Amino acid sequence: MSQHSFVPVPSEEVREAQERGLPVVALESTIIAHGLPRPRNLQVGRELEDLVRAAGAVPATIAVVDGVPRIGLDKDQLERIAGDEGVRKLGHRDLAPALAARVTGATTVSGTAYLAARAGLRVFATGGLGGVHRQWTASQDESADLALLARTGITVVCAGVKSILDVPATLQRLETLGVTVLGYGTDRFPGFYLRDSGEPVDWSVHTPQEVAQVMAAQDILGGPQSALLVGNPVAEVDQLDPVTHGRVLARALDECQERGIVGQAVTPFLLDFLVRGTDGASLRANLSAVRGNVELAASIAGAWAAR
Ligand code: PSU
Ligand code: MN
Repeated sequence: MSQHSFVPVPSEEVREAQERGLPVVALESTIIAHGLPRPRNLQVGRELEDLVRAAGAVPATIAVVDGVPRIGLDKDQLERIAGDEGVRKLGHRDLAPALAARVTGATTVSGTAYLAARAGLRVFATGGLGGVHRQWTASQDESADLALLARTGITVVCAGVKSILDVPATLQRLETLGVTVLGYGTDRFPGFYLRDSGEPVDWSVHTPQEVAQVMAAQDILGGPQSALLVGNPVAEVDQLDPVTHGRVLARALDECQERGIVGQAVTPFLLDFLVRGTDGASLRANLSAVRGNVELAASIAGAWAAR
């Protein structure tokens, strides 16, 4: 065996919180490295961590730095993830080769959820999950987020799945995979940039304590581990105008196809196209959604730690 250990390494702040049983919230890093424009992304990365602290929990931004999975980044590490053009995008399946080659990469929902669960974290906040892409019949492009969440015991606070996706197909896949979905303060499945994706949810909750009770019930039931998705809609004032959303997204999807963009590049391309095509309105909606999710996740982690 090499002396190099691949065990996820917690930051000082996270290790101490875990020892003392304090609430910790996992944050993903792909949104920082590949989901938001530079240099705003670094500022957002820091701001999200501060929001978690202000809500009484400890943030654990997760990434792989020089082949080491990190649960909580220091100042320099966050700067590298946000600023370095060469940062890879790491889904769950990319972790092993990334560790072996000692690369630096940002983790997607699937990569982050896997490492967070390995490190003993139970609550995770992101923007919008990956899912089934439109034109799935031609591309078979379904985010690895779904299958990984179907076998990982973690609570993910999200503004639904990204509205660039085929939302009804994604919800159907989540049902097939047996992933529990809750609407937070709503009986509609949130639509990422939009409050309402147009689809209903079967279960609604209204407080962080209720979410913690569902988590406890999952544990009592036992059986195979799977995630709990908490769909938290973006604030009404910040949502993208649905007509603008539809119009710009149609152009984005056309251009993606014309340019032959496939695989991991699809989601960053579409998100960036929307930012430019909406004069930054989609960015405001995205940031508002993520901020709301991070704050709610901190409250859920608090309720979970206090149970
Ligand atoms: N939420 C955002 N912005 C993002 C993402 C989520 O607000 O960029 C990222 C997440 O890391 C998610 C990934 O896992 O997009 C999905 O990428 P793909 O479709 O290639 O699986
Ligand atoms: Mn994909």
